[in-house]
Order: sequence, then structure tokens, then C-alpha cells
Amino acid sequence: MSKLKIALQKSGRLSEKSIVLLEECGIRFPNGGGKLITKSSNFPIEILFLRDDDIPQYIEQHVADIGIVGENVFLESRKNISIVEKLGFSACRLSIAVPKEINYTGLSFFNNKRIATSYPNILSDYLRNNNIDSTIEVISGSVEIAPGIGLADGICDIVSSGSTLLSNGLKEVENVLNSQAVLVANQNLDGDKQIILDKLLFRLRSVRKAKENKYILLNAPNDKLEKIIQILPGMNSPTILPLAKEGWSSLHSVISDDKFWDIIDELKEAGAEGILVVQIEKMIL
Ligand code: PRT
Ligand code: ZN
Repeated sequence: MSKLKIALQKSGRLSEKSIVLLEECGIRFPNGGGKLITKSSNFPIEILFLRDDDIPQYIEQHVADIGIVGENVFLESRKNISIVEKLGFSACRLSIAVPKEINYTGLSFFNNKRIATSYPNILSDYLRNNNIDSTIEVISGSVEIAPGIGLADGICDIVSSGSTLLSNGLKEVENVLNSQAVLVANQNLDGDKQIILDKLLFRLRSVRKAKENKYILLNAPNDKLEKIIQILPGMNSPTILPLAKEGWSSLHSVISDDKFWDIIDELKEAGAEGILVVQIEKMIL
């Protein structure tokens, strides 16, 4: 049977999380020793470790079948490949920034001005869509120093905490793109490879779903159960088990993690006791 080839970033911000994600999907493979290619011992997949910028091209050329990159790298590459799943990690944004002392009043500031970036394709689309005519200075790294050395009037770069901009005397003025890690794939996978990708996607979604939900257990007097069930959102059929204590039951259900904190006080007021919230490892739907 053929193997699906996945390209991961060799070393950088996406590397560790990409590897952990595959491990959480139960895919075992030797990692380390600086190997550029490795095979899983329990899943029909081969892993290639590459620079993130090369991944879209390799996928388009069938050197790899799928890969994990930032949405920013995918869009900048303009390769004929598709996003098959957003992965929810390494969130960041591509923003335009100017020296903080500039009295910035809007994008038209950039007409006939220079913007330094490593993302010329995304930036030129953005400027064209907004009818702005600027010169794009393409540089591959340390973009944030460009205004200070007189190379450009502003920059367009990835921001996450904002501290790099701050420490270089810049302020963020426009948000061009919100990005996160994505799983990308060649658009013409053969049947066998598509089956393996579907299996992988099923596992990825189960892991993701599990992270977004918690298993909740609580005890309550039987006459309070109905009220408690109404408080728990989206619950279709909770499990209710009698406790040894006369007239009391234990209620078990799955609840979205972010909703839990909104309703905890209501649950207690309604008579819930001994509330336990437990992490779910996998959630198969
Ligand atoms: O060597 P290789 O080419 O593989 O890696 P790389 O150096 O090109 O990429 P890497 O590892 O830095 O980032 C990989 C991906 O992580 C990016 O394509 C983004 O999708 C995502 N990501 C998330 C980030 C950041 N956060 C981030 N903060 N990529 C870069 N940065 C840089 C940014 O360029 C700027 O210099 O961090 C600085 C800003 O960070 P803050 O926190 O100071 O705002
Ligand atoms: Zn890169």
C-alpha cells in the first residue's frame, strides 16, 4: 500500500506543535537525529522535514502530498494546493506598521510610499484591492528595522504579541490577514492516498473536538436534576446514575470547555455538588 507523504517544518515555530499533533493522533515515528525523512511504524505515512517556505511548492510538485504551514505562507506561495483543515495553533496576524510618531490617518498614507515586507504577493493584492499605489521593498528578514534605516516608510510583517513592533518604535495600523497553522494538500491525490488523508483528518478532528470539550460529573438531589439539565447547554441526553445516598444521583455529560465557566455558579445555585470536570483524550463523533 502506498504511503502518504507529509511535510513538516524542520525547525521553527510550527515544528514542535506539528509533531505533537501527529503524536496525539496516535502516529508513532522516530524523531530526532536531524533526519530529513522518517516513516511511521504504525500508520502509512512518511514525514519530510523542510523549510516552511518550500512546503507549498513541494506539495504542488508531488514531492510531498500534504503539509503543515502557516496560512500566511500558503497564501504568499500562490501554489495550486488546497487548505484541507485549519489546525487552530500558531495564530498570528499579518499587519502593516509605521513609526509610532507618524500621524497615521488611513491607508491612503501609503500612496507613493514604500513598504518593506517578506510577503509581497499578499501585500500587493491587499493594496490593489484598496486602490493604494505603493512601492513594495522585498526583504527576507528583520523587516522591522526597515523604517529606522531609511529603507521604507512602513512595514508589513507577522505580529503575535506585538513586542517586536514596540521595541522597534513601530505601531500596528492595518490588519492584512489573520493566520493560523493549516493542513494543506495536493489537489490530485490518488485514491489510496486520499483514504489515508481521510483517516488522518478523522483522527485530527477527534483530537480537536476532545480539546474543545470537557467531561462533567456532578451530584445532585433528584428533585433538582431537571433544573440542572436545563442549565447545561447543548446537552441531549445526560447519563444519570443513582448514588448510594438515598434520593441523590450522579449526572455525567460532555460540555463545551468555554461554556463551563459561564454556568458554574448557576449549577451550584441549582444544587449541584461535587462537580468534577475531566479532560477528554479523544472524542469520536
Ligand atoms: O526556517 P523556516 O523558513 O522554516 O521558518 P521561518 O523562520 O520562516 O518561520 P517561523 O518558524 O518563524 O514561523 C513559522 C510560522 O509561524 C509563520 O509562517 C507564522 O504562520 C507563524 N507565526 C506565529 C509566526 C509568529 N507567530 C511570529 N511571531 N511567525 C513569525 N513571527 C515573528 C514575526 O516575523 C516577527 O519577527 O515574530 C516576530 C513578531 O512576534 P511578536 O510576538 O514580537 O509580535
Ligand atoms: Zn520560512
